[in-house]
Amino acid sequence: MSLTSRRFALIAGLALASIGPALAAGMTDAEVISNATSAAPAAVGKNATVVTFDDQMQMKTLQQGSNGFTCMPDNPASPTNDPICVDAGGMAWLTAYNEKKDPPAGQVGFGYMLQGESAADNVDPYATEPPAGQEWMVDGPHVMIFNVADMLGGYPQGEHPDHTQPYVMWPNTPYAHLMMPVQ
Ligand SMILES: [Cu+2]
Repeated sequence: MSLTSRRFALIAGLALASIGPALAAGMTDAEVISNATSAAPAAVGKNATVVTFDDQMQMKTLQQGSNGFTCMPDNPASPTNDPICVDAGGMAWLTAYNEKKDPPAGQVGFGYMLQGESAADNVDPYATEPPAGQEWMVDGPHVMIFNVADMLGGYPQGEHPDHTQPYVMWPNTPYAHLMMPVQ
């Protein structure tokens, strides 16, 4: 994920950016749902809860799901289309990120970003722009495992990892997670 830091921030009523209001501008609820659920395989997106954020940063549910997944639409503050769908563990991790708290112990999370994503930085989970002189990190379609920060030693942890193979986003932070390209 980058998940992009901005989206998360927003979620918290803070900043993974301003996903919400800008995104919804000019889009119908059906279009937002379609964008959000495109992050996951169709069979998952169809039965997922879809949420977005209003201009007060309050979470708004556009579709009530039944399979434990929650999808969020593109973060308009990042340069690429990056909707995301996460399971309950992924949502717990995302909420902790937003609130700048430690993720809950012992709860692994999973997420899909099948449209890819862009992240500002692989070092600072809360960066909203790339460091001076650097570009946004752009990932293709991928899945993610969250809340396994202390079990990722075997995967690349660098500042500029190879994005074509599994790597750790935001290494050495509580929000380290495994990014796994699927294309
Ligand atoms: Cu991702």
